[in-house]
Amino acid sequence: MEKDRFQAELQAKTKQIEELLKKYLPEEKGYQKTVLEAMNYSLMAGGKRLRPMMMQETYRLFGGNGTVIEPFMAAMEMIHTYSLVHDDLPAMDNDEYRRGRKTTHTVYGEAMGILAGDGLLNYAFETALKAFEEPEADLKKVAQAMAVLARKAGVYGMIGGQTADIEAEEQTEPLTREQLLYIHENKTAALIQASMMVGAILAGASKEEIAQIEKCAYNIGIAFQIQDDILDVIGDSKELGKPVGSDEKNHKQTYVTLNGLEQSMEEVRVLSQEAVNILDEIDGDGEFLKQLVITLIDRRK
Ligand code: GRG
Repeated sequence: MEKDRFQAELQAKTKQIEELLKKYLPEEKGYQKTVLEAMNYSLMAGGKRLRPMMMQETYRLFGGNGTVIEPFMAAMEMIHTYSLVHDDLPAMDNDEYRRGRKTTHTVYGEAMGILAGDGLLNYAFETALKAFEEPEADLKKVAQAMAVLARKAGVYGMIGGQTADIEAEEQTEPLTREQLLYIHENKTAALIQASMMVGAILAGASKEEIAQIEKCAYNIGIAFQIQDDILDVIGDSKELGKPVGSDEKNHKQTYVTLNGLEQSMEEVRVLSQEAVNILDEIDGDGEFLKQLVITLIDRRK
C-alpha cells in the first residue's frame, strides 16, 4: 500500500475509534462524578488506539462486517488505559507525564488514580457485555471473545507479566532470555493477542486460524515492546509524550541493555516480518494491517 494512502487511512481510522470511544464513555454525574471524570480524562488523552485498530482489522480480515466488534474495541482501549494509569502510580513507575499530558494521579490524586484504573477495568467488561445486545451477536462467539479478553488481561496475561516485571526490577543477576520473554509476552503481547483474537473469533475464524493469529500477535507484541525499550534510549520525549531514559534511570534490565541496540533493532524487523508472513497466509484483505505492522518497526512514538 502506498505510504500517503496508508497515512490518510490511519488518520481516518484513528478518528473513527475516537468517535466510537466517546459513544461508550460513562456520563460524568452522580456522587461518583470525580472517578468518572478521571476515567474519561485518561481515556480521551490521545494515544495511538492501536489495539482497537488491530482488533477491527483482524475482524475485517476474516470477513467480519457487523457492529458486534464495537463494544469490544472500546473495552480493549479501556483495559489498556487502566494498565497505563496504574503503571504510572507512585507505587509503580511514578510517572508525571503520559500521552503528552499529566498522568491521571498527578491531576486527580493517588486515590482517584487507583479508583479510575479499577473503574476502567470493570467498565471495560460492562462495555464488552453490550456486544450481546448487538443484532447480529452470536452468543457463543461473544462469550468466547469475553473469555479471551478476561484471561489475557489477567494473572495469566498482562497482570502476570507486570508482576514478573516488578520483581525483576529487584533482581541483580542478569535476566534470562526466558524470563524477559515471559515478561514481554504477558505484559505487552497479551493485550495485542487478545485484540486480534477477539477480532478473529467474532468474525467466525476457525480454531486453527485463531491459533495463527495468536502467534502473529505474539510476534507483534514482542517486537512492540523491544521497540518501546529502544525508544526509551533513542526516542524524543516530545514525540513520545513521556520522558525518555527512564529504564537507565531505574537501572532496568531490558532487551536493549541485555542485547544492545543493533541486535534489538534487528529482532524487531525479524519478528515483524514473521508476523506479516503469517498474515500473508490468510485469505482476505490484510493490506492495511500488514502495513501497520511494518510501520511499527520504526515508529517514533
Ligand atoms: C498495572 C496491571 C498493570 C499492568 C501494567 C501495560 C503495562 C502493564 C504497563 C505500561 C508500561 C508499558 C511499557 C507497557 C508495555 C506496553 C506498552 C508499550 C504500552 C504503551 O502502549 P502504546 O504505545 O500507548 O500503544 P498509547 O499511549 O499509544 O496507547
